[in-house]
Amino acid sequence: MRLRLSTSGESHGPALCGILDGLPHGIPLDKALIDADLTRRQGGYGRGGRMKIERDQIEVLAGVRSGHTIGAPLAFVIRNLDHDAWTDTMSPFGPNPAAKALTRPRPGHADLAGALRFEISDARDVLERASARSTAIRVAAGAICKALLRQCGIELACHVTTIGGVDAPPATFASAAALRALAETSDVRCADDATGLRMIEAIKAAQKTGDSLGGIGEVVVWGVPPGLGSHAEWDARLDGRLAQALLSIQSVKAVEVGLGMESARRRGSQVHDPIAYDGGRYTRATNHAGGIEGGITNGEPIVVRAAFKPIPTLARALASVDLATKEAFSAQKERTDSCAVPAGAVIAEAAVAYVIADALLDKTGGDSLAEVLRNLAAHVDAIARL
Ligand code: EPS
Repeated sequence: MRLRLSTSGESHGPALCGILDGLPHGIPLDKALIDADLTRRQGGYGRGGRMKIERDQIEVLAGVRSGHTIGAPLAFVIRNLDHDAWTDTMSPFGPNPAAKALTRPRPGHADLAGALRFEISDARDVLERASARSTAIRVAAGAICKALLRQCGIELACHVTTIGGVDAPPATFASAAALRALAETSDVRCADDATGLRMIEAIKAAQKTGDSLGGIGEVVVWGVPPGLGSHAEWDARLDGRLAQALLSIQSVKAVEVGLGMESARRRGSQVHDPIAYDGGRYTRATNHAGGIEGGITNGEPIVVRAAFKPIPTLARALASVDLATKEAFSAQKERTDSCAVPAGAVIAEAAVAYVIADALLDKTGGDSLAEVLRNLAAHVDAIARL
């Protein structure tokens, strides 16, 4: 637990900000790759008008020189282009904070719970910070962590397995490149073309009735060495750390590792992955554990899924109560996405990258990339000699 990401920023404020501390010196960073992940997060069928306004790009302010980390905290921002239309009410010292008061909380959003927490009847301060817009910073941080993981031979990819009850057929993929080739060419990030088209039809049908759709994103990590994470204490278990990182993404209501919920329905003999020894390494014919046993990586690919609820802002708004008058109203309508699951998968990938990079550094230590790589090679070598 050596990495620390602090984030700041409101959806319609001037910018989103991040500070990422704990990375070793000497990691090569490519701004184009970070921006490419930010663009991936902005896309996907079902996004609303806001994404036509924003052009997310990272602006690194500290911790990087000539394209490599300098072993100091990284500071970065992503500008909110939409802020120009909100200066009156969202500038730090703007003249009219009440101009966009939100007094009709949307069921499913943080509006009501946050207003009660702060004891206020205009939820604007809450929803601005609660907004999933802030996930852009987590994606940027994840892209930076991926640059470290790439140096260590660890690759991630993600895809969408379900939208609105339309399920992709179960599938495993040989490599990150193989999964990316299928999923990244789909408008809904689905690895199965025919299912992807049905998902788009489902989103269109929901849009027609002013509704929104949720779904499931899966992240797979290849090349993870055995021995990351720990069985020894509850907060060091890698599956627990992944669950926290994923459940903290806006809209996520459930997380699965490997077989997940299904493992509760089966007998032990149908759940656990028999161990074999082949070609100088331990192998498994199945990976129901999702690459983690006892909170520790076992060398198989890590497989985790996050379930996203439908977006709470509905064009056909649900019943709500005005916080100022206590009268029943339809919840406030705002411009909205109808489905953000394809973006959600990208955010989940970034969240997983952060946790794996953190667990890797816990294992290897090291102040520089060279030292991390040396210690990682020694660990892998020690396992091979067992
Ligand atoms: C969001 C509401 C919408 C989304 C936003 C999350 O923004 P707006 O209120 O400006 O239309 O587009 O997501 C993003 C801006 C983003 O970058 O993902 C919400 O209320 O959570």
